[in-house]
Amino acid sequence: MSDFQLTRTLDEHAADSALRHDVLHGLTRTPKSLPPKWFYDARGSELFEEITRLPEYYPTRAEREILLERAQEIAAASGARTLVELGSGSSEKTRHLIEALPALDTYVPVDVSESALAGAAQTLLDAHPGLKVHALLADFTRPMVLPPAPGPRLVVFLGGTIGNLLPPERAGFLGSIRAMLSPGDALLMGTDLVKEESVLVAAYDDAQGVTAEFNKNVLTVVNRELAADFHPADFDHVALWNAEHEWIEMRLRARSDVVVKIRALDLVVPMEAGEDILTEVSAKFRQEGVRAELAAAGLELTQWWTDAAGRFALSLSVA
Ligand code: AVJ
Repeated sequence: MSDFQLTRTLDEHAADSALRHDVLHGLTRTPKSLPPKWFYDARGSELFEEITRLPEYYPTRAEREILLERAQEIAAASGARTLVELGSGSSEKTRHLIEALPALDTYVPVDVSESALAGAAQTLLDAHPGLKVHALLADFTRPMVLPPAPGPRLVVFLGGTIGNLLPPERAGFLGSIRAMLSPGDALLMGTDLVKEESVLVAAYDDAQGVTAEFNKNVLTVVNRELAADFHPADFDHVALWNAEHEWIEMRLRARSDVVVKIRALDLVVPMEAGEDILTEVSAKFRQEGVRAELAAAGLELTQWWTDAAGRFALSLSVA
C-alpha cells in the first residue's frame, strides 16, 4: 500500500507576487538582473533536462558517476531512515541513493513545482511500494519546517544548484539547513568544481544553442505572466567566466536600443545596445572553500568524493 502525502506551503498567489517583486526590482536596478528560479516553467524544465544530456554539460554525468560509485558508502555513513531532497526535480539522481539505503522509511521531496513533486513521487512509489513519501511544495531557499519522520535524516541538495546562490545567500541557506538538522543527521551536497575556463564556458554556451534557448526562455515567462513584450530575438545569450568570484555568469545582452513594456507592472524598461540582464550565476567550488562555508554554518565536512576526472564533488557533512 503506497503512502503519499503532499503538504503545500506555497499558494499560487505567493509565486505571482514573488515574480512581480523580482521583475520590478531586477529590471529597475543597474545592472539589471532576474533570479534563475524563473527559468523553470514547463518549457524551461524541459530545456534543462535537454541541457543535462548535452556533450558540453558534464555536471549531471559527473554527479551521477559519483552517486553510482559511492551510494553504498553514503548510505553506510548516514544510515538514514528519512531522505529529504531539496529541489527534487525529476528525482532521477536520488533513485541510486534510495536503492542503497536499507533502513529508509520516508522520502521527503521538496520543490516549488507541484508537477515535479507528483511525478517524482509516483515513479519512486512504483519502484518502492513500502516507502512513505511526504512531498513538500516549498521554496527551499526560505526557512521551512520538515514533516515529522524518523531519524537519522539525510538532506540531499544535488546538481550543483548551491552555486546559483551568491555567497551571502549561501551562508543563510546553509544556516537554515543546519537549523533543520539534529545530531546524527547529515547533508549531502553537490558542487561543481573550478576548472579550465574553456570547459566551463562551453558547458553554459553549447554549440547547439540549447542553453541560449533556456536563457531566453525567462523572457517568455515574463511576457506570459506579466503581459510584457520582450522579443527574445532582440537579445544575445552570453556566458562568461568571472575569475574574481569563480562563477559562470549567464546574461541576456540587448542587440540594439530597446524599450520593453511590462504591462502588469505598468512599467517601461528602456535598454541600450550592449546592456545586459544578469540571469544566473553558477559558482564553482574548491574543497577548502566548501569546508569553510559548511563550518561557518555549523556543519563539519566529513567526506569529499569526486568523479574520476575531478570535475564535480559530493560532500557529506554532519550537524
Ligand atoms: C540546475 C542550477 C545546477 O547552474 O549548472 C544549466 C542550471 N544553467 N545550464 C547550473 C544551468 C545553465 C544548473 N543548475
